[in-house]
Amino acid sequence: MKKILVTGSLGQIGSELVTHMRKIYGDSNVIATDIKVPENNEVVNGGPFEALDVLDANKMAEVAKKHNVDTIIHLAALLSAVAEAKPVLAWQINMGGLFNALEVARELNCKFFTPSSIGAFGCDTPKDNTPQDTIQRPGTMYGVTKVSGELLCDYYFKKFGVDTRGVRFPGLISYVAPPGGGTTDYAVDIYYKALQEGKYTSFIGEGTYMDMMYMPDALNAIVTLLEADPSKLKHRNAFNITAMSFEPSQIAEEIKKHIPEFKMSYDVDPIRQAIADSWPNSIDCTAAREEWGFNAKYDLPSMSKDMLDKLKIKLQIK
Ligand code: AKB
Repeated sequence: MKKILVTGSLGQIGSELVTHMRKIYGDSNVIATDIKVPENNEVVNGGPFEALDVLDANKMAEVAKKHNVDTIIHLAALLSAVAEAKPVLAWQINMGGLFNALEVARELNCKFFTPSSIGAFGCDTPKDNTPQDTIQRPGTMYGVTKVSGELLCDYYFKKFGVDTRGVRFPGLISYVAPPGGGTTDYAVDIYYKALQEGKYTSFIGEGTYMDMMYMPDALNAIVTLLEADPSKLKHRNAFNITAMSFEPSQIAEEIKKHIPEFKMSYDVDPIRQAIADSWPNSIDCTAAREEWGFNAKYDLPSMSKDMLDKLKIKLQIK
């Protein structure tokens, strides 16, 4: 990978991935793009940046050619809760953007990464230790776009030889950029509210297990998979990966170890709860471990400590 184009660079993953990859591959070799162009932003100012709407296929091809890219990381997408509220827009952005990005990858012979999600599973999928290859009949528009995206990426690999690779991300937790519109967002919000207000009202009910991962492990997974020897990859789109599985009261208990007065209550949002109920409790990531050495460093205690330490600095809380 010599020149990497990233779409959706100012989203939750992109905000950290661009900086992470610029450190590894050089500032000038990671071309960040996003529909928004904020001022005073590390991603915008720290290397090449282009304004790009992923639905503009011509502009995407033009930007990729201008920078002579050999790798595309396509992150621009709507998350599950927003996609459920705006299903037509979700189909247009999640599928239209992916199709445009795959077409550029095909034309320029680029390596390609796009994330899938635990949202690609549905109520018929085995809930515990969900296998890599299993039933995928999601009941949400987000899930429909994620399964379709996995299939489309496989198609571009088989039909056109595009080197497509992907993971099914669990909920991602980070202190840098907020997720915005996901079902797993409670597991980010809770740390902010614990520090700012000493209490949190969860929109996901007690006992609802979902897979999660701390952002440093997610960034590492993207780079490791993109660097993996293709001859070892039996799967491509997309690998199950996870670092931990917990339910809301367990994260609350972990936070209490650092903030003993922390109080948790529940006001369940039926829409996001229904989405969470259709997702696995925990997924099996053996294929990712075996085929490209996936390994997560952070568990719930180590992630919670780091999140609270970093957020205290960010929020200037003593
Ligand atoms: C969401 O909640 O929509 C995402 C995801 C698990 O894909 N965080």
